[in-house]
Amino acid sequence: MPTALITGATSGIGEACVLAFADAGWNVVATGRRAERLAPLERDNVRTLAFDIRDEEARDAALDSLPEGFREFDLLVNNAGLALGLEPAQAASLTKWKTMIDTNVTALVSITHKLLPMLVARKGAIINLSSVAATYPYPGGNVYAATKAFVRQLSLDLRADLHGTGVRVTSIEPGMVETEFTLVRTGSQETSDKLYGGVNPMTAEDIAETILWVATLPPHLNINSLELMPVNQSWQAFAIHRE
Ligand code: NDP
Ligand code: 8X3
Repeated sequence: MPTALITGATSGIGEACVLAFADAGWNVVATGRRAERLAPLERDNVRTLAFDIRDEEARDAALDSLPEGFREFDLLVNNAGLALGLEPAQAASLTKWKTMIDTNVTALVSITHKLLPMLVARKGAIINLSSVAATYPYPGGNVYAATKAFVRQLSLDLRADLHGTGVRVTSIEPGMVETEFTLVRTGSQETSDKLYGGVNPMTAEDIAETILWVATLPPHLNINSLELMPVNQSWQAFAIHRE
């Protein structure tokens, strides 16, 4: 059975991916910081590792501790990530910006770099969580959106370098998915509930099923990027300021 490493598995899309891939018979290694959220995911075919994705030493020690059968990956799902704040750039926190860059960009680049030789040897795949924010600017998106644009472009450029290796790379670009994302972004459950209320947003399971579908397509087929939105989300006109 193939083995998937899924980051950010303590909630939302990552957790749903772990369950979807495990149910489909894959071996899964699930990671995140909150060990108490990982424990219930453990099954015969699921191992969990608690570490901060930004901490390369902790990451490597955790990966080295994996038992036989869970040490070689056919799929890396780079899902761990976060948005912090919705303030305009001129009022935003530099600390929050750096946390988003360290997590969504630097840590993703580092774990991808570490696993690439193995993925090439096994003709594996990488599925990266980008966002509609990579393409469509919105007020307060600023650095979060920029990290997701990085993720999308990295996905495409990886494909160029991996040409001929058989390794597949996909950028998944969702709009509104109801998870802990907005709670983490704003610190307020009420704000999160208001944002998703009445929208019928996508669920973590919707995205996990899509990711499983992408991962199980015939090996000659690569989905480069895939943008998804709930039906009740679309675009607005340009904002015009009049003096
Ligand atoms: P959640 O907040 O529910 O899940 C985020 C996951 O990332 C958690 O498991 C969290 O684990 C993990 N994570 C965050 N920081 C770290 C860290 N430093 N080290 C290890 N793990 C970390 O949000 P979603 O499921 O919605 O988000 C998953 C991905 O999907 C993100 O990359 C997000 O940007 C992207 N996305 C989400 C959309 C949405 O509308 N929800 C839309 C488009 C993209 P823990 O805190 O336990 O470490
Ligand atoms: C999360 C979706 O639109 O809140 O990436 O930025 S959005």
